[in-house]
Amino acid sequence: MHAWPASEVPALPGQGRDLRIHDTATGGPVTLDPGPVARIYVCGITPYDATHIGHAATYNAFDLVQRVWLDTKRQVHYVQNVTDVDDPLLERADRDGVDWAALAEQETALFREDMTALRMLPPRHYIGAVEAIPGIVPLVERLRDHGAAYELEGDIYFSVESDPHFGQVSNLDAAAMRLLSAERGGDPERPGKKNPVDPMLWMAAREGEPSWDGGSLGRGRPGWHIECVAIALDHLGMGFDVQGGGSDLVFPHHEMGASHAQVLTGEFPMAKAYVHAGMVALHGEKMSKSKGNLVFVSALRRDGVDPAAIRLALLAHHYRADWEWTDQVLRDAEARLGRWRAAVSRPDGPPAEALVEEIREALADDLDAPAALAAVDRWVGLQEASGGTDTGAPGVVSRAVDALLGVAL
Ligand code: 5CA
Ligand code: ZN
Repeated sequence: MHAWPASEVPALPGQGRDLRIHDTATGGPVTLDPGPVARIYVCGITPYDATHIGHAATYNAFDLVQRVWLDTKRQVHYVQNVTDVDDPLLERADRDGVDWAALAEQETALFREDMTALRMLPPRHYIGAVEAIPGIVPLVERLRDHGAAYELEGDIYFSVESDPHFGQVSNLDAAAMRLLSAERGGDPERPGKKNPVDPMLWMAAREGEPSWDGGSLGRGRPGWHIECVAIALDHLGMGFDVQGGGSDLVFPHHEMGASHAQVLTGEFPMAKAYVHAGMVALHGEKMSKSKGNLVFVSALRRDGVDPAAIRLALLAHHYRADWEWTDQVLRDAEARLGRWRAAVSRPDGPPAEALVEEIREALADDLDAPAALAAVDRWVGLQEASGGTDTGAPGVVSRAVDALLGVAL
């Protein structure tokens, strides 16, 4: 699949900083030292509805990761998937009487537009689950041939017991895993499974559902976790730097994905850091397509909201926090954007070198975007109060805010 166009990332004076980030698996910070090429996999959308603010907040977090790395003059190999065949997508297409593939294509196109408007840097590889199927089949066959997978009435399941490291991403106990498995696409109640949370690797073709040739697996379609693993291993290999997504993906998705990859390769760990963004809520409940309590990025744009203001609204919250979207959040962001734009359009200001360092330091410290915004606010406040004489400063601020925060002033 094609991704979306990249906005330009201005080069900044001075030196970028290495990223220290919270790792779900170890429950603490890790300082990443990726070498010249940093590798990140971020789980993409299931395209049955438009991009909402929760999605945008999660992609904003990983866009910051990419920007911090680019600032250290590294290359970034960023891979993102599109879950373009899955139960909720098929159910929505069915409900609305539309073709599932057309629905996926249409919503993916809208996602690209939203990402472009928000100045999210595109992944280098943007891969649909459907196009990954030829690579998934041999992986499932290998797992089965190694005794890590078993068949149940034609469906093929992964045996979590085959990975000695299973459980080390989420660190949950069996009861919690079972509960989340039921909530998030698993089938812990199905009789005949070795472990109730064993996830499906390959689902035998169902009447009226799309299916593909699975070689020795028979016709069917892949399970969710193996899709992301196949794409990640194909484009990044093992031991990549960051596996990213929202916190609702910790279990089962990222736990199972890590186990699949670890059993397939015999290596550990799949990723050096498992990074999870908090959940954005609306009216007190997690924004989710299934509940329908959504604020769409495209709807805000249609209403004339500046995408830079949406981006500032996201950045005003720490990526790990759960937070609530309100009209006030947007109004505050619009006011801040107005002040910042007025400040950088003046011919001079207070020196900005220290500000650039403050933004770098804030982001390198577990992507502390609110601290970065506060630093810019202070520079803007100084300029409003007493002006300044540095004619280069407004340009430096504008470039730093663009390069590091993705906000065009
Ligand atoms: N296609 C799978 C991942 S392979 C999926 O989870 N798709 S999704 O469309 O449901 O979500 C896309 C991304 O947005 C995921 O990282 C998910 O964790 C994140 N996300 C979903 N809802 C919210 C929310 N309310 N707040 C923050 N992030 C969210
Ligand atoms: Zn995924």
